[in-house]
Amino acid sequence: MTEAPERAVVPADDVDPFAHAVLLDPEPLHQALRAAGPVVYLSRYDVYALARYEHVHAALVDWQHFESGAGVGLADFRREEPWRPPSLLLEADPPRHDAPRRVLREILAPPALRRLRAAWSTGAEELVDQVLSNGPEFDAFTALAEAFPLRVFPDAVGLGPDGRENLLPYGNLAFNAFGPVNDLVRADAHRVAELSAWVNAQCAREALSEDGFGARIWAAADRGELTYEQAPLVVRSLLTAGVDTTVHGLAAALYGFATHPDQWRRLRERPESARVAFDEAVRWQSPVQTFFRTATTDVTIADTVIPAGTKILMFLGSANRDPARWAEPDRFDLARDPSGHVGFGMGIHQCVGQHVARLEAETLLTALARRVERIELTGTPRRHPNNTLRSWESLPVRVRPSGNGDVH
Ligand code: 4MI
Repeated sequence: MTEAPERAVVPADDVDPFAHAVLLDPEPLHQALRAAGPVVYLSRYDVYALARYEHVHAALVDWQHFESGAGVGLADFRREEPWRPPSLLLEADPPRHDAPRRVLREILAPPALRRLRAAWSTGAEELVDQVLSNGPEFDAFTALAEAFPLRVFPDAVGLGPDGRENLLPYGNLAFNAFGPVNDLVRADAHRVAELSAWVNAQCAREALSEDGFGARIWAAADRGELTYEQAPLVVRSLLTAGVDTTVHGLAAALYGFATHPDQWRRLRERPESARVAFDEAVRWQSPVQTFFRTATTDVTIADTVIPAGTKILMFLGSANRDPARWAEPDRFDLARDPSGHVGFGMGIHQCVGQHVARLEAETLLTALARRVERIELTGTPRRHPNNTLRSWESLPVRVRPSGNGDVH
């Protein structure tokens, strides 16, 4: 904390929340920010940080004062050219936000997903069987957390078979782009044009199958619920937000179980807790660590005036482990009620794909729980630094199969 007379109530810090060391191990910074005060000025980027649950939650639900239309990354779209046309959902405010949101909410709502459950359960069982047939040791990140979403989600969207290997690199790049232009952004700069071109081409009506989420977005345009200019951008949101997030969310759950054998036992005893387990993993690891808002007017938070137009960095991962909100927040605990976590956001932008993510998690974890008695780490898990995502590179495990494919 430094002395800053004009900002007496705002502790200032020149820490870089996007430095590799922080991205790989963010909890010490979170703790320091929560302790420093309700609002911390980050001088390095000229932004204000919120790290306590109360204030992150309050900012998320107050879209009138904390807008998304200026971008939810560090870049201020009012002053800088965005790296791609802004998302109609994530980077928009009412009223422009509302029609795309309504369309996607219908398409991704639980009733619309019912027809996917059987196929995804089968896909999960086949994948787990295939992985186990190669022996009890494997990388749970690549073999399960990456492989399963890639096996079911692109088909559900209606993507063609070619180029699917571009999805994860595109996501990695898009989530880096919410941060500063640092080494992580520069490392992939040479791929932006190529990956964007591929993704944009997949958003065209002709590129999509006739029965997927993508086709349903275009059908909404036929009904006049969207314009034909909007439809491909809404498809793009699915492709940007729908893969890496679930990959790292599943990895969080697998990591949780590999390090908490008692919780794995509990899941096996009560497979119906798979969905809660996934939400607890999302709370505990917060795959999406941070997003920005922009103050629409001078806003006062706990006696600190944040000037209109200023970017505000919300630490979702910190809010999700704020001891003022959660008992023993650092524990991965299936007995807790994780509802109210802000890992999917909160308010009008709250993850519209969360039911898709939960269905993926439920089918994969259930298939695994039926076949595996124990899961443990065989080496140090490796994180992959990303400016926004708490992401993984490797999760080496050994499992003890439960023999007949039965829990009991
Ligand atoms: C919360 S992650 C995310 C959500 C939406 C989009 C990208 C990322 C988008 O492009 O609309």
